Amino acid sequence: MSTTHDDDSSDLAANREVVRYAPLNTESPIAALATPITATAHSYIRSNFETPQLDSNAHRIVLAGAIRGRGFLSMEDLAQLPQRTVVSTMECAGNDRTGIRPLPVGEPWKGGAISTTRWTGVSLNHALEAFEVNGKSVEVLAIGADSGTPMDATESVAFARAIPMHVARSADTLLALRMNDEPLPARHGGPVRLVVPGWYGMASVKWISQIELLSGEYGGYFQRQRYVYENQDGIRPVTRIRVKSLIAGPGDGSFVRAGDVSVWGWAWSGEGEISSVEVSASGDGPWYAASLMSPESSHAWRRWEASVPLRVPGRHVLRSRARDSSGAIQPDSPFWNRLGYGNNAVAHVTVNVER
Ligand SMILES: Nc1nc2c(c(=O)[nH]1)N[C@H]1C(S)=C(S)[C@@H](COP(=O)(O)O)O[C@H]1N2
Ligand SMILES: [Mo]
Repeated sequence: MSTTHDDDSSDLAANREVVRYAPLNTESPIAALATPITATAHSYIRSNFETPQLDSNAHRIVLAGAIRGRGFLSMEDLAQLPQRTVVSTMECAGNDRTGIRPLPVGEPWKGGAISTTRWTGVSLNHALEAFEVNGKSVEVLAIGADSGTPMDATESVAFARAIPMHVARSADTLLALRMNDEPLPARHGGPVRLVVPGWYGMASVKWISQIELLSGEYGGYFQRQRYVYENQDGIRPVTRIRVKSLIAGPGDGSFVRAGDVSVWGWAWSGEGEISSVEVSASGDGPWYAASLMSPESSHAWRRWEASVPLRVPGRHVLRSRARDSSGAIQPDSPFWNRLGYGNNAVAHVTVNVER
């Protein structure tokens, strides 16, 4: 049997920023976020349950719901369809949860639940074309091969998440078979996962075992009880990635020479293109405009850099604030929601100007 290879989780945990050991959840270290594409070995891992060990030769995706025609897709079927490569930044909706007050329940992510990857696979739309999809379908549900009983559930549930039909139809929504030009590792969803560019990570279901075409809105556990913004205004599903930036250099807590300091990082949004990034070195501004480099793709984060005068020796707080083409801008503080998703508040690091 040829299973998608995976190391023992203690090896995997070595040299990683572990948030939880079982199931293994790790952050991308800030040093690994210096490159436009994140190395697979340093890409964050977010799994709700243990990694299922699937046989990549025998694995098939069951197609169910409003379709006509044959009801499964083998890995060989997928390999024979045209392959497409998409560079995409994926962020977990829980990224930066530890920055929210009062502290919400959930995995205590700092800012490393993000990575940018070259995904290769088959457009989901293309894979579905073989099946004469019923025109009344409104959502596509992807079900993972992993399952378990969450603390607040009464029975075992599989990880499953639905996306609207128009998102499923986008050519860049992939059934991904490769990650950074290598076979998709088991911990990242091998042999096959969904990749939904622009959406928080929960939509990119790993270890796809079944795809269902739904004529109504899906109401399962991971759609209605997790990955929802829940506060006094009600409950809304988490969808696209909110505009955000991070400061990659200088590093938090580092020492710099007095003078014009070069500050740089990344900015991304699932709701539009990044239109500006500004950097500030004090609580009341001024905000200096950063210059923007072209991104690897329209779904990938954009590198920015700014020169900021830091003349006074001692501690300074550097902040970055991105805006996107939809008009959205990073808020000063996170908006509170019970499960602590979507924290896109202004980024900050502390630096020490040497005397
Ligand atoms: N089957 C399955 N798919 C899943 C998950 C999961 O727990 N099970 N986690 C989701 C979440 S919350 C995120 S952020 C991404 C993380 O993908 P990665 O582990 O490859 O970084 O996978 C998504 N797909
Ligand atoms: Mo996530």
